[in-house]
Amino acid sequence: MDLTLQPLFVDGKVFTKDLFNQQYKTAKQPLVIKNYVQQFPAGERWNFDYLKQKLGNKTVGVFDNKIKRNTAFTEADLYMPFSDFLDIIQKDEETSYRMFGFDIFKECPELRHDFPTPDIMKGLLGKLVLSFFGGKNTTVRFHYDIDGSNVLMTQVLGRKRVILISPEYDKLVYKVPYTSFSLIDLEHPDYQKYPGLKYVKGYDFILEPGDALFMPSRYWHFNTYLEGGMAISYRSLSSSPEDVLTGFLNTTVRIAFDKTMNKMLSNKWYAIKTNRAKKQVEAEISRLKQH
Ligand SMILES: O=C(O)CCC(=O)C(=O)O
Repeated sequence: MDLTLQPLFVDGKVFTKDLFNQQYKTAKQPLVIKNYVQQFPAGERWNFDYLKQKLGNKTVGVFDNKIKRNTAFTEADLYMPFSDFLDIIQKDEETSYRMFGFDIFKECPELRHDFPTPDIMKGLLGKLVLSFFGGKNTTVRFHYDIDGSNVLMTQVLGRKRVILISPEYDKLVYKVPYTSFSLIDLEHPDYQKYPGLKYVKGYDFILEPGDALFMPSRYWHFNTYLEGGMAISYRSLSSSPEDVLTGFLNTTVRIAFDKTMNKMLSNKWYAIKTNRAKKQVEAEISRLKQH
């Protein structure tokens, strides 16, 4: 894998909606807006103690990365008070715990005032805001966002390494059929087993607290929390009708079909999908070799 690409970086202080629409939105290029969160009260106020004050008593669903999963994330692995979870991820120690797609503004509506929907993400999906938390060295499996929308991932606390791959490499990243995740563990990529990866080019960079990453629809990503941290993701409808349709099919018929097949066939179904994922890449490699 060649991970030497770099996204565009722009300073949050000079960044405006007009600039975004004119120069970046149509380009469908990943963009990092530096010092973005600092423009909102959240940039000043939010830290683990503040979040504990606001939400500490709530019981939250936690995912444990140690548990291997062949399906979409639906049911949490364990439940605990939010303040206990934050105590764990706040420590400068490795943990496998993370929280995923937590609707923080539904749980605590007053927090929305600290971080209103940014201008560039206003629209149909503007109110759909999810938060993500992870402890040191937790990783987020290699996937694209299932709903096919554009995402502004605002890194509020902690540093995060992001590997981003354009959807133009869809046929080389061992996409598991009927899902939006890949077979590959990008922490330990195995080029012998997955030779398609040799043809893939991507971006590899670090988000600092306060940075926002604009991820155009269907970009593959693999995140690593370099320290305990949190991010808030805002979404907007993709300008590509194909991605909107993919997102719709993913979140309706595909996920339902996959769930049913998992129930019926369990590991056998995963083996069928794994085989298909590998076959697709083999076909793509032969096509590339002929050109
Ligand atoms: O960094 C995380 O914990 C997950 C964020 C993510 O993958 C997303 O917003 O799509």
